[in-house]
Amino acid sequence: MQHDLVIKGGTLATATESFRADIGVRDGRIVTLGEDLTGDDVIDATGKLVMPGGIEAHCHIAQESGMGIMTTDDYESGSISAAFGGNSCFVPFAAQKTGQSVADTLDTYDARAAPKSVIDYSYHLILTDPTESVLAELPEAFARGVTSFKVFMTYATRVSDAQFLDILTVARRHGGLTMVHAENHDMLGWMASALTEGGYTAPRYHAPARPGLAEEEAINRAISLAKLADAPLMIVHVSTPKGADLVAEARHAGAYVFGETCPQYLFLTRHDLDQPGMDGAKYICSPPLRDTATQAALWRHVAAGTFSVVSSDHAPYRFDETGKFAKGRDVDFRGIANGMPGIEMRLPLLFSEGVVKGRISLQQFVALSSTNAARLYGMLPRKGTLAIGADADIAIWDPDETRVAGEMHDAMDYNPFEGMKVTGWPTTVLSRGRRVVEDGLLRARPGDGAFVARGTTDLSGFTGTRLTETDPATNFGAEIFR
Ligand code: DUC
Ligand code: ZN
Ligand code: ZN
Repeated sequence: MQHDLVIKGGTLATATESFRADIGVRDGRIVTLGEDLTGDDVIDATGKLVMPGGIEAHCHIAQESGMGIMTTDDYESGSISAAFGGNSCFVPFAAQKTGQSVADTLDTYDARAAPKSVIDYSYHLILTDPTESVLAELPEAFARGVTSFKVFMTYATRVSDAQFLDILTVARRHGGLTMVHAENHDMLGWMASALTEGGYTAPRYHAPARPGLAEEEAINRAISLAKLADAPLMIVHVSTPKGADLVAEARHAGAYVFGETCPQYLFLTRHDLDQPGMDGAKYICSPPLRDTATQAALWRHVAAGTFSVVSSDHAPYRFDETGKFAKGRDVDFRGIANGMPGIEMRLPLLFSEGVVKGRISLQQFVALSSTNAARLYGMLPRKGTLAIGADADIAIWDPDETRVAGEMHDAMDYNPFEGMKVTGWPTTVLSRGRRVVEDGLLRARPGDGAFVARGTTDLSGFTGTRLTETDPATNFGAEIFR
């Protein structure tokens, strides 16, 4: 068979195995896995690893924060940085504003993404104002291929437990996945008041203002709500060992509960916040950075399979008046934009500290960086694997290249992981067979990326949690899930 493109001589790695093969691509899809393939165009991958392109499943791009501050990266700089970090697809958020319809929210983000993205993209829909009419619009989101929603349990944009249950129920009915930012709002508010009233206002006090206990309480509650609704739930950016334990426990009980952690909780600690003046602001993210014991425990959960995905939670705000200090420099830690960049560092860090250091296998790396996100967010087998018929979304890695992390391709003015020695970098990234990055150069144009209409979440292997009280067989016949 003639191919448009052949990737020759590399070692292929999927979430289940590694093997030597050439990949033949035609019309943007993988059509052959075999030996001695020929094509019009050839990429020599001798000595390299050939993997499914990364899928970045948690990042904030061209999105206003809860404080109304626009992220520094738009879909151009954000997607370029993602691609240089080995990603061929990403799923940022489309955030509903109070009173805004679902259709208008998605239209807004279509206009922000379509002309600019160099890689394929979709959105998770953040629901901040889930009125009856908004809930009634959610089937339209599914029809557009937006099959995952995010809710907050803190911030002004938080939902009540009852609203959370409504969203879980609608998502479940249509086969979608609800994601949650789990921290107890009142515990955070109480701590922040106690600290600021005592004069403890510097950036470092962001960490004690958001105790691990507040995350644990909220994760426990979120899982209870998901069990009651017998609905799938993704706990994003888990930052505590106990939170991870709760995810693992729920999974053992058959619940459709999934977990995500992020590089900042594996590589940084609250001591990074403890810097002179306002410098610690660079490390303000939520949940906050913890400590080295937490890092070790989270790594154990990564290795044991508690976490389905490791995402960047790239939330870029420059260290200036457009970003971190949009509310001024003379503010306490509550007035500083919340989040840090990392979309380009996620995979190199996970490969270097995970695979190279022997904490996880190469197959786990592929699962955590791409395949599991594709499975949970309705893109498998089109994306997230190297298989006949899949999009030729491919990252070719040099597993031996060592670099010291420095400036990235995002629009940011700092890299929180700067100075870290990292072994293993992507050298070539393809999206639907097109070169996006090659030999350190950008080869794609803004607008080359396309929206990915996603399908339902794959829940095979889970039993669910029909409770005595919600099961008609034991609740005197009441149908709760109509
Ligand atoms: N939650 C996120 O997921 N990202 C940035 C800040 C936050 O609170
Ligand atoms: Zn969050
Ligand atoms: Zn986030």
